Amino acid sequence: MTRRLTGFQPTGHLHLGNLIGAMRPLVGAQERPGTTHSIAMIADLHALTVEHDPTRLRANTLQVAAVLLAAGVDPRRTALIAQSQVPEHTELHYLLECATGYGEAARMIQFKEKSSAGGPVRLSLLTYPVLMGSDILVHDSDQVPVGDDQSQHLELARAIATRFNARYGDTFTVPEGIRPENAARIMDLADPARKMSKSTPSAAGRIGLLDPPETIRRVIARAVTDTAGVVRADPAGQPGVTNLLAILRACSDREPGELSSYGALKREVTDAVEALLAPIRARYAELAADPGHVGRILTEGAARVRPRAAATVRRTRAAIGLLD
Ligand code: AQP
Repeated sequence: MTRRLTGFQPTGHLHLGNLIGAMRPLVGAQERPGTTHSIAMIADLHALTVEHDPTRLRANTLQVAAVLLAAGVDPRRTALIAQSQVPEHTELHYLLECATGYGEAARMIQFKEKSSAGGPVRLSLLTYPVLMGSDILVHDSDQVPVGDDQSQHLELARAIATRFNARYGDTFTVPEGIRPENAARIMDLADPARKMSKSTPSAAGRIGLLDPPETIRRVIARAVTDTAGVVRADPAGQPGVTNLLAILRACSDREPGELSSYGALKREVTDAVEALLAPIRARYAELAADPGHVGRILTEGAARVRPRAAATVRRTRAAIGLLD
């Protein structure tokens, strides 16, 4: 059985890119019982690496959990956890730091970009890829779905695991990065050169999973296209239209038919997105009415994964030379 870890940062509202790129593959894997054991992890500790508001972080963590449940994550088949409620993540993190070079962490592109943006830099921003390695390795994950921006961090996790195994004896499963089937990368509708992202300051090109229908309609109506006037997939020449076609394909689960104009394309995309999101919004409204229920699901998820995580930590402590 394959063990797969998918992480979501509670740094804002989940969007259509998160749904298509990560949440639907997670739900899809549930439909193939006996093949994949998935953990969906809300990475609340990662959200501490940049300036954050504690009240908002707590609310976002519960909201991300509720949206995942609303989108079909079934806690009986997928372990849904908050990263900080599994303390083995942080215990293993320190042990892995002792097997990681400063230079390895400092060369991470995301660290360089975020630390050079101005303002104070938290030490945890430097060490966060090692914590990500711990998240992966502590659960014996052998598959990690990663986008391009996380592939360097996954390589670091693989390097740490391989080095640790060679130096201290076989301790970790060395994970593979995967790109789930049909998990298209969704670009910002106002700037199709950039991926749709929670933390982009402008929401003009983002479709939030809880956005009301009028917002969805407006964002799609204003999506950047081009002057070619032909509806076809051409990533280099027509990135905006290509992105709209990718959204249509992903949301309707079929190849788009012939479309005569950008207006027709946008209408189809609006209908397909709305058909996908309306039931999620409705289920979310029910779940949000009972936050205690969502909190209990997270507590149960943590209890389920901790025995294996504790075994990994015990193995690591023994290998590295610590007392029982
Ligand atoms: N635009 C996207 N298209 C497809 N997949 C995407 N994912 C994120 N954006 C897109 C996938 O969603 C999962 C969770 O992502 P994350 O919360 O770890 O953060 P991220 O990848 O950094 O996504 P964001 O939304 O851009 O967050 P911020 O702005 O906080 O950095 C991952 O599997 C990711 O690949």
